[in-house]
Amino acid sequence: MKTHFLLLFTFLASALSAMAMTEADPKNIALTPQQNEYRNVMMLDGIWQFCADPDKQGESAGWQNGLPQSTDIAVPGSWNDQVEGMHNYLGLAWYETDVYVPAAWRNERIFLRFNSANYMAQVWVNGIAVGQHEGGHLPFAFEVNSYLKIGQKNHIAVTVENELSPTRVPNGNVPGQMRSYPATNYDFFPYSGLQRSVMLYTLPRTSLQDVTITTGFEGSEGTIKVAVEKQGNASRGTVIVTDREGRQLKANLTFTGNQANVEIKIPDVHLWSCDDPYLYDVDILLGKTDAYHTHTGVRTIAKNDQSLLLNGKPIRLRGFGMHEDFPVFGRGVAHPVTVRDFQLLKWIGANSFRTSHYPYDETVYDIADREGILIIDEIPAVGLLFYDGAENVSIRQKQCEKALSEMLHRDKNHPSVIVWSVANEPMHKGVGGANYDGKEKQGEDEENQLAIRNLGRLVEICHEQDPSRLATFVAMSGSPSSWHQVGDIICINRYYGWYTNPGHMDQAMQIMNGELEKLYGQYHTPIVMTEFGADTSPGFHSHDHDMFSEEFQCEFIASYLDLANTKDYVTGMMVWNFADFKTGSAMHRMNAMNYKGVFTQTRQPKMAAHELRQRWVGTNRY
Ligand code: BDP
Repeated sequence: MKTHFLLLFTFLASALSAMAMTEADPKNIALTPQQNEYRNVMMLDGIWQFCADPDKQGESAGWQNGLPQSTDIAVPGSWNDQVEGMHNYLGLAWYETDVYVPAAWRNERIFLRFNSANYMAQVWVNGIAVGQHEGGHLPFAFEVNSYLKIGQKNHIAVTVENELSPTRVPNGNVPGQMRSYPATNYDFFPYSGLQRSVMLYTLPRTSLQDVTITTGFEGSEGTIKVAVEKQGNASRGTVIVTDREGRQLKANLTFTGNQANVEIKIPDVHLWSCDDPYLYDVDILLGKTDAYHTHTGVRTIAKNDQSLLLNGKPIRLRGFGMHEDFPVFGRGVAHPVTVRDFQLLKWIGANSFRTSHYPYDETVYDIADREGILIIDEIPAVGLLFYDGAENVSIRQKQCEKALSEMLHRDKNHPSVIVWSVANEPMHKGVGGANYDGKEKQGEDEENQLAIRNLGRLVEICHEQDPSRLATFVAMSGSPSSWHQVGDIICINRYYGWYTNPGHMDQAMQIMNGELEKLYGQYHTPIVMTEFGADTSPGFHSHDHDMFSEEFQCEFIASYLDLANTKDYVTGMMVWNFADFKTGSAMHRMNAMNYKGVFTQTRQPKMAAHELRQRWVGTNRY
C-alpha cells in the first residue's frame, strides 16, 4: 500500500513538474548580463556533477533533488570528450551544482542564464521545475526569485537532451541524407551539453529591459539612435555617448509607457570600419536605479547592384566559414582559442567570417567589434528539408523563427554584424545526398513554393525586427536559383573541383564561371561565395597537385579567388574552412574530421594559410 502511494505521489509530482516547464522568453536575453553599479553577475562556471540518464528515469526518481551517483564535468564544455563513454552519446543527461545566493540580493530580481545548452534543456531550482528551452546555440534565462532561498545554499539541476530528430533544427536521422554516425544531417560533430557559461544575475526592480542602438551618418554628422524599453516606474533616463578622447554627448530619455527613444547627433563623426574599428561608449542610465554600459560603432551597411556597401563604399569580404571546435573542449567555449582565432584572422588578412552553422558565443561578437571583423550571423538552420511532410516542415519553421528572434535580440547591437543568415543549404528532395552532383535541379513546384515562402518569411522577420541590416540564406550547389529571390544578396556554397569534377580545376572553373554569370544575369545583385574548399592532410605533398595534398588546396583556393577577382559583382569570398573540425564518422571523413581548414584543428597553418596571407595582407583583392 505504502509503495503504491509513493508511486502515485512520484507520478503526480513528475506530471506536475513536467506541466510547469515554461518556455524561456527571448526577451530575457536581450541584454547580456553585466556587473555594474546596479547589477550583479555570479558566474557558475566550474566543475559540476554529471550523470547520463539513457532510460529517462531521473525525473521520476527525483534526481532534480540530487543525483544518486555522478561524475565531475567542466562547465562550459561539451560532454563528449570529457566523460568516458559519452563520445557518441545521444540521449538525456543531468547536471547539478550548489550555489549560495548572497543575502544582499534579497531585493533584486534574480535570473538564471545558460548561454548554450545543446539541444533541449530543462531546469530545476531546489527541486522545483523552472522552465525549458529548445535549441543549442543561443542563451536562455529564467527569473528564479520564487524558487530560490536567498542567503542560503541552493541546488540547481539541469537536464540536457541531444537526440537527433527530423523535426529539430538542425535535423538528424533523416532518411536518404548524409550517412554518418551519429546520424546528423549536417557535417559537424553533434557536440552536446552545457557548452557556454552559466550564471546568476540580478536586475533592479526598476530596470532597463532592452536597448536597441542603430547608427547612420550624413556628411560628417553621425547619428546614434537609442530605443530603450524599461520595466518599473521610472519616468526619465539619460543616454551618454563618449568618444575615445572622453568627449561626451548627452540626451534625456522620456518614457511613454515603457518605451523611450533618443537620437544623438555627432559632429565630425568617427566612422567604424574594418581598418579603423572606432567605438563609442554608450551608457544608458535609468535615474538612480539601473544602468547599462555598452558600445557602438557608427556605420551603415547596404548594397548596390554589385557590392555590399560599408559606409556607402563597396567592400569585399575576405574570410572564412568557421566552427566552434577544439580538442577536448568540443564546442565548449574556450576563450584562449577565440582570442587566437582573431589574431590569426588578422595575421592572414581576413576581414570577415560567417558563424557557420549557428550563432557563436557572445564574446566573439565583442572582439569582432573591437577588431573590425565583419560577421554574417547564422541561425542553426542547416540542411532544412522541404519535402518530408507539412507537419515536419512547419515544426522546424517555428523553431527557426524562435532561434532567429533570439539571435536578433542577442546580437542586434554589434557593429560587426552586417548580414543575418536564416539558413545554410536548405534542400528539396532531388538535390541532396546521393543526388548531389552540383548541377541545378528544379525540384517539385510544391517544394519550391514552400521553400520560398518559409525562407522568405525568415528574411522578412529580420527586416521587420532589424531594418538596419541585410538578410539572406546560403544556398547549396544544385538548389534552384529561383530560391534566391528571397534574399537581399546571394550567398552560395560551391565545390566544383572537389565533390564534382574532382581534381580538375580548369573544368571546375569553367562551370563556376558560367554559373556566376548566369546568376548575376538573373538577379543583378551582389554574390558572396560563402563556401569553397578542399580537404587537405597537413604534411601531404604532391608535385602534381593530387587531391588532399597541400599543393592541391592552394591551387583550389587560388583558382576560385582568381576567378572572383575578375567579377565586380562578387562581393565576398569565404574559404571553407578556417580550421579543420570534427564530424561524425563517415566514409568521406577520415578520422571523423573535415580537413578543409587552412589551419589545423589546433591552429597550425597549412601551406594555404601562408598563401592566403600573401594574397590578402595589404591588398583589397581576393
Ligand atoms: C557544405 C556544408 C558544410 C560542409 C561542407 C563540406 O555547408 O557544412 O562542411 O559542405 O562538405 O555543403 O565540407
